[in-house]
Amino acid sequence: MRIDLLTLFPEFFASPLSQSMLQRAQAQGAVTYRVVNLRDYAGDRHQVTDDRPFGGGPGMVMKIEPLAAAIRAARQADPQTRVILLSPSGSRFNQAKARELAGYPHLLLICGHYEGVDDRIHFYIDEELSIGDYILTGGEIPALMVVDAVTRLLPGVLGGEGATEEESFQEGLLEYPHYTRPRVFEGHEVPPVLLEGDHQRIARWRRRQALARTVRRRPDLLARARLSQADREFIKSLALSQAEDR
Ligand code: 9D3
Repeated sequence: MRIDLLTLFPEFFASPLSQSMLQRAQAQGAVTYRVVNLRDYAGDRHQVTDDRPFGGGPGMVMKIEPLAAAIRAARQADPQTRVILLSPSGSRFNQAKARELAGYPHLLLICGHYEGVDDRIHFYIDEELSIGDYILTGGEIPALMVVDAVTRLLPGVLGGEGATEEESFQEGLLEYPHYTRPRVFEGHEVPPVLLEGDHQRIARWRRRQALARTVRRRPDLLARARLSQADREFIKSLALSQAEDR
């Protein structure tokens, strides 16, 4: 896969893309990252990429011409390019979207800045993604999050860990808690069940921990989780014991 990043701050990506897993993925040939400076597509001498908003108001707006020129160049080089704008107004990026994007041969991730992008960008992009409901200074960190989430799903990355394993894992619940040595740290003990060697009891304990954590922290996940009858009964017993707590 190839991932192009279009940005006004190309230096932003130098270090993250040369670290750990992303670097290894690139060295293995699973992915090629290319950072493109939007300023290179600003035709005028002063290479202006933003301007004041029509209709007035605070801040600056990213101009359409450099964006359209950069997108056109990418599509001309490869008509199969999937063009994605990172923007606070996009639909929410999630694991299902990461899996979908991992199936494209070529992504172009566009990082916005200033108060926003001239809205006519919508005639040139395929989709618009947000990473969540908080305001950042630009689309660079969101683009890196997409890069990271997509790259780890590519065949051969991380020793063959793929999307299939991913999907079945814990069936949409939060993970159970993990522990390693020492058995006691500053008075905090590892749960004894993990030291007793009864693998059936351990599996049941872990499942119940995952269920209890999900109920308390991310109840929104339960609607889509794959739950057995035993799981449902355990959750019901949790609800009852929580009611008794009050
Ligand atoms: C004043 C209105 N703002 C929208 C809420 C304008 C605005 C703020 C911040 C426009 C762009 C930005 C920079 N953020 C992104 O480009 C961005 C983003 C984000 O801020 N939150 C979550 N996901 C994303 S993806 C790109």
